Amino acid sequence: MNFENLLFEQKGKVGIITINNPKSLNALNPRVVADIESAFDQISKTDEISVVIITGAGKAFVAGADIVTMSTMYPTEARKWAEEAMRTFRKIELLEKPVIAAINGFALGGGCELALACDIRIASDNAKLGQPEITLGITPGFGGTQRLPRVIGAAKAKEFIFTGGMYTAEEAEKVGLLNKVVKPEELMDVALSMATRMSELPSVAMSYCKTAINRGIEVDLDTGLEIEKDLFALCFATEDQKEGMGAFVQKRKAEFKGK
Ligand code: CO8
Repeated sequence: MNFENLLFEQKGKVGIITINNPKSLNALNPRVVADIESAFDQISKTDEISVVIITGAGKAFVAGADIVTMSTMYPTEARKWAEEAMRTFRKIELLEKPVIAAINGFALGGGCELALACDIRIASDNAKLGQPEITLGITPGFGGTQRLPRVIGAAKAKEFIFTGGMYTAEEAEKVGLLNKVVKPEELMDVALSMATRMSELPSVAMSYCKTAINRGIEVDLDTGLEIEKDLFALCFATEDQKEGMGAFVQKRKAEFKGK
């Protein structure tokens, strides 16, 4: 895969996307977001990649939407721009494969919102996260008002969004925004090791786990349990269920095929 604003690398069945615009701290402009969308469209269609890591080049993960581009937008342009980024981030969320954000530095505004659309967030201990939009006279526009409260609760999300403050990785982990905080030099190894472990597990059941959790948190418990029941039953139509359970019974290592 070749992109103007991203680097793409594959290690085993793990795809690694690096947003590569370090001079502006990987700020998101429409071209960068279009590349991210195209990368996820391609990843959704291939069986060669079963887990994705997204990170940033240089000292930032993503320092937000590009303020220079935004500064002269009319409301209609701003709406279209928000729509494009929201569509892209939703594709990340709906991708039937785990996506890990490896947050190597600033994850602000649109950068924090990009990380929120991922399934797992691992950060280096020097990362800074926040939603500074209010300091620019705007609300978050790439899903922050919706996803942040779902992840850390309304009270903390309101604090983040109303103050526009920058939070350390340690603070972000404490409120549940991050899964893990590691030393900067260990970030990619830790992310890759988690991703590789996931890539070796049954990918159909993995996608059902993601769907069940994501759909389940949007509905009442009984509806969520129905979703789980159906997806659980569907696992019994896969070869990997037969292999996983057969290997356990025969006391051997399972060889999963992703089918
Ligand atoms: N947009 C454009 N350029 C940026 C951005 C950005 N978000 N962030 C950094 N840059 C540029 C700087 O202007 C600078 O460029 P230059 O070298 O040409 O002067 C370069 O990157 C390096 O940045 P700094 O010199 O500022 O680096 P520091 O280490 O001193 O500071 C900070 C790092 C604290 C991250 C600082 O750059 C900063 O505050 N950046 C802006 C952070 C921010 O406010 N982000 C939120 C943006 S709003 C947003 O994301 C809304 C999303 C929804 C949009 C909906 C649209 C409709």
